[in-house]
Amino acid sequence: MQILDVVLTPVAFADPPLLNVMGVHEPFALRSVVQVKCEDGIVGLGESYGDEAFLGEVRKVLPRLRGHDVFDLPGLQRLVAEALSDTVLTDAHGLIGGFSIRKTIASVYSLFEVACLDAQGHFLGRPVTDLLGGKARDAVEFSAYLFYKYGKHVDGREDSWGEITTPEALVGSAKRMFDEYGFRSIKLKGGVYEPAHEVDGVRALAEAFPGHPLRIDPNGAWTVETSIRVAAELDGVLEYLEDPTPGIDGMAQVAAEASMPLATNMCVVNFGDIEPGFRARAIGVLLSDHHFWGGLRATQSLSVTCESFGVGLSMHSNSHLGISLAAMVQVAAATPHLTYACDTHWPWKVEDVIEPGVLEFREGAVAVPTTPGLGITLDEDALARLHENYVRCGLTKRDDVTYMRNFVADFEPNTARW
Ligand code: GKR
Ligand code: MG
Repeated sequence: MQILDVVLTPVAFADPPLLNVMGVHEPFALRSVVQVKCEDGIVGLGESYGDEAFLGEVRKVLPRLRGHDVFDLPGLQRLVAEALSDTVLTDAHGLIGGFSIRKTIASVYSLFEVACLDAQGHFLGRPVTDLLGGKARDAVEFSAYLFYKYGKHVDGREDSWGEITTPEALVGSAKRMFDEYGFRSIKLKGGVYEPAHEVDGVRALAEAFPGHPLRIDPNGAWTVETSIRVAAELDGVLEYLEDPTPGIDGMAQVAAEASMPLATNMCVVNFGDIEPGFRARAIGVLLSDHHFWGGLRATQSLSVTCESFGVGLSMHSNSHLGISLAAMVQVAAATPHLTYACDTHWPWKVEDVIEPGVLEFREGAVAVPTTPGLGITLDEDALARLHENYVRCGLTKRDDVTYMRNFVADFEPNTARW
């Protein structure tokens, strides 16, 4: 089935002022939506990053796609690699690890791979899970992803979550997420305050939600010594400790002392990192992410690799919309080794580009759609609205650092700062 046309639409959606080690989320998060239009009126959907540098790489591939067979994924891989032979993207916001030409190609390929799999599914009348080998589970579990946050944006815009800076407010936000989505696990984005304050936050959550798996992720904000100390303080409390310190070597030193497994989406971020990362025993859990690991099938290969080396598999997220969530659900369902509750930023957004109703959360899990392809329908009006947001907001890249300086004038991002 040939590709006739591909439409790339940058979009922006309202995002609350969520805090992390690099600063604070801007008023809008950027994404790209791709529609791969094929013969017989079939359209495949994909979603990924929306910053200008990424869009520039995607645009280099577009003219080459016309006439390509959506079932020829190795050919798609070659075509993307040829179009991007000499570019290395950097993620600018510094929160998903180092970039390389290999990672750039994997990221761009992934956007089109998902859209081609969606189109294949519509053509065959089968869900994407069936194209990935079949369902290992009927529903995919996610964790409540908590953030410290400011109460309002610089322009005064508020959101329904209010300010979250204390252990009490954290527990309150977790209660709301549990009530509304039924989550059973909790992840806290740390690296914002002194470790002692964040340890108090984790302890308050452990007390309020006994028996629920808990994680904290300071995105490498701590030194090796601090990480070892915090790991000891949270002994018996955490399911895993995510990226306490930067780099494979630092993580390996912490892992040697910590009682809980370490996890990462920052130091093992493409297939080239696996040998050094696993050899150093730096991690016990890897956070997959099809957006930068090279798509849904590469995520499954990654899973087999992790299983072979006794490393667990979880899933990373960035602010995203429904097409990405659908892809995350399909691949997680078809990947038996992905046994941890996945991350999602879903509760923090209030608008989307897909028709509502399919990706509902029940008991913290999303039922795997059984309809063809990704199982979702694009809402053309919503897409136009979110594109309008993109044009009006004027943002072209994610820059949590500069935006943070509106709140803290002398703010400097600093991993391993504590
Ligand atoms: O949304 O601020 C954020 C997160 O910090 C995100 O950018 C990270 O990539 O969630 C991610 C993580 O697990 O590191
Ligand atoms: Mg992380």
